[in-house]
Amino acid sequence: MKTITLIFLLAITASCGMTKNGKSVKQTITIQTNAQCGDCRERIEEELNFTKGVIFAELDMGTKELTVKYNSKKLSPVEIRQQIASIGYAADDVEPVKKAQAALPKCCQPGGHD
Ligand SMILES: [Cu+2]
Repeated sequence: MKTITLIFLLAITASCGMTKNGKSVKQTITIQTNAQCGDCRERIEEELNFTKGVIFAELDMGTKELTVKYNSKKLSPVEIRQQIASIGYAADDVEPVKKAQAALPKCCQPGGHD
């Protein structure tokens, strides 16, 4: 009986967080954004942290790079970049959605802090 329980537990552990080929579904990517200030940082982090499939998102204001840890079963890098663009920010080579960018406070738009 104990052996069966152990095998069962091992099976659960092995399948947890893994795809069929054994690759972890937890992936981390770094995306270059054009955040201008701390408000931008909060806006982007909040948006991503409330996105389904995101485990955590953190923006480094020094480099303006956003690090996103996500579940690759629920989300793709393309979708993450589109999400950032949809709230008005550039994400790598994805252009910000113009309307969303125009709706940001002036200081959060490109050149707003120059
Ligand atoms: Cu800002």
